[in-house]
Amino acid sequence: MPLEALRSDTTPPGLHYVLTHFDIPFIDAEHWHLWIGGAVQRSFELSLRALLRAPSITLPVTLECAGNGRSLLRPRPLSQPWVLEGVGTAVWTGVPLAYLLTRAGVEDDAVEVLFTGADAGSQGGVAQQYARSLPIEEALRPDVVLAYRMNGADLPPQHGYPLRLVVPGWYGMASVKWLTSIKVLTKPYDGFQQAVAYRYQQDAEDPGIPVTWIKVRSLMVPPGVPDFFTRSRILPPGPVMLTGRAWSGQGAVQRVDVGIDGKWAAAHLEHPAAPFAWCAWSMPWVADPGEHELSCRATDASGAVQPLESEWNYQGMGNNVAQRIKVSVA
Ligand SMILES: Nc1nc2c(c(=O)[nH]1)N[C@H]1C(S)=C(S)[C@@H](COP(=O)(O)O)O[C@H]1N2
Ligand SMILES: [Mo]
Repeated sequence: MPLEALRSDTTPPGLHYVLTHFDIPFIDAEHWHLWIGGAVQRSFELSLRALLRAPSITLPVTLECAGNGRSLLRPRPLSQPWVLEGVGTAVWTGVPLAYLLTRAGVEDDAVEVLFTGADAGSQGGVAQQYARSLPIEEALRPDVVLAYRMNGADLPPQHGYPLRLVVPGWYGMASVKWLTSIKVLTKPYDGFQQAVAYRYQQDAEDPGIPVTWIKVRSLMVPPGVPDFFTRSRILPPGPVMLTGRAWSGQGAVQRVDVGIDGKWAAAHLEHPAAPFAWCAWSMPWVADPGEHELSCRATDASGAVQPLESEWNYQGMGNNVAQRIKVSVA
């Protein structure tokens, strides 16, 4: 997502980031169906038409890739080279997952729910379909949705048509696209995207700990205009309103501080449209001629605050370091 798109509450598809491990599958919705089974009393299959008749909810959710910020790490972990653009906020409509799980009747010994997508490929030498699980208590949250609409229209192919999971507050890998099956498990899932990928590891041998909730982050709309080659910003002297967004999966954003050449002050913060949607912030600045470094840093209700220096890990996950923007005022 180009950072100028931070201006909109809702990110249009096409500006919203896209991440796909393999190819985008092209699914004929007429013949597609969703299977729900495993440790349930009544396993069943649903067509898209049947899903569209089920009760629905609509909610704005900020999705962020766990690898957002990876390219700022040294040495650079080898994976999708995001700088800071792996984020977006869309309004998702669909059936609450808890509704279908309740209809299936989850057995008492259930521990996780596994979601499998239609896309397939090879990663780390392992042939696989993209699949991830959620702990049962997360799967039963009322705001976890099986979405068939994004911003009021059918899902675009790249965002999971005809049906995807959306897990508010979790990094994007949990929100499995192109869903084909939902399986209730009595043992934790140990597939590739769970046990090998998406872990905070110190090195290749470290089993690490799983990547889950989105860490607190704020981003600023880069002010002025860019210099083509260096991407530094150019703006005229005088008053300018610095604006941006902040979000966290671990508690509401409580404050955003803006740094001008290392001197910090609190920004004005607006309420988010929903608990896991980003909130807008703003801060007036009177730009004086010369070179400056602008920065922003959010704090959430858990007390977590964005670090000023990147914290390295092997897969380059969850790097929520404070953004820095170089500007030339002239
Ligand atoms: N089936 C499937 N689901 C998937 C993925 C994938 O490769 N295949 N990528 C995941 C990752 S890592 C992210 S960050 C989000 C991205 O969702 P978006 O492309 O709609 O922004 O989808 C997740 N769901
Ligand atoms: Mo991701």
